[in-house]
Amino acid sequence: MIEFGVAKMNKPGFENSGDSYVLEQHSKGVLAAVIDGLGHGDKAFFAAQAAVEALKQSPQDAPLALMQRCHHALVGTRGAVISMGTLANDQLTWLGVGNVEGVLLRADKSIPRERLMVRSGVVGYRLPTLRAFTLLLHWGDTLIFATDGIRSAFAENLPRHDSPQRIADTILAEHNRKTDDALVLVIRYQS
Ligand SMILES: [Mn+2]
Repeated sequence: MIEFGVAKMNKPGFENSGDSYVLEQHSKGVLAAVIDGLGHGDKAFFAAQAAVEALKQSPQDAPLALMQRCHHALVGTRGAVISMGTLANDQLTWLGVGNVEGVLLRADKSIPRERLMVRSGVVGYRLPTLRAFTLLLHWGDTLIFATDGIRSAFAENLPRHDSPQRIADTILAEHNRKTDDALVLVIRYQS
């Protein structure tokens, strides 16, 4: 089970956002993904939607397979950067192509936070060699994905025991660059 929150804001002056997310519960667990279509505006929006649809088709698949499926679905679009993770059986398996940041905050403060090692590339255009990483999850751990419209310092000094929605709102309020679309997805793993 999870609890989650999302906060987003379009690039000022634009009606459509190129930032999007997927959160799908399925028979094996939960798939979470954040997608940033290249650039902004309509073309970025269409690229991100192609990835959303590809992920929703079979969210129970492994992240490696899902990233490849997104790549095929995005050929001919602007392309996107994507980070995603599957939470299942007390494990997080995550991977990222491009600069959507991923952070795992531990419920236990004495355990350092984890940062997703993303590989550079563009889904739909140039896919790097993919590698997914698996971590053990504990109840109360908090997974955060944020697009590059959010400053990288977002994980510093977070009130980690706030609700996921409150954490998402705090990050957007304090770290939105306002020069791009911005989206943050926060997921708490719990019993
Ligand atoms: Mn962006």
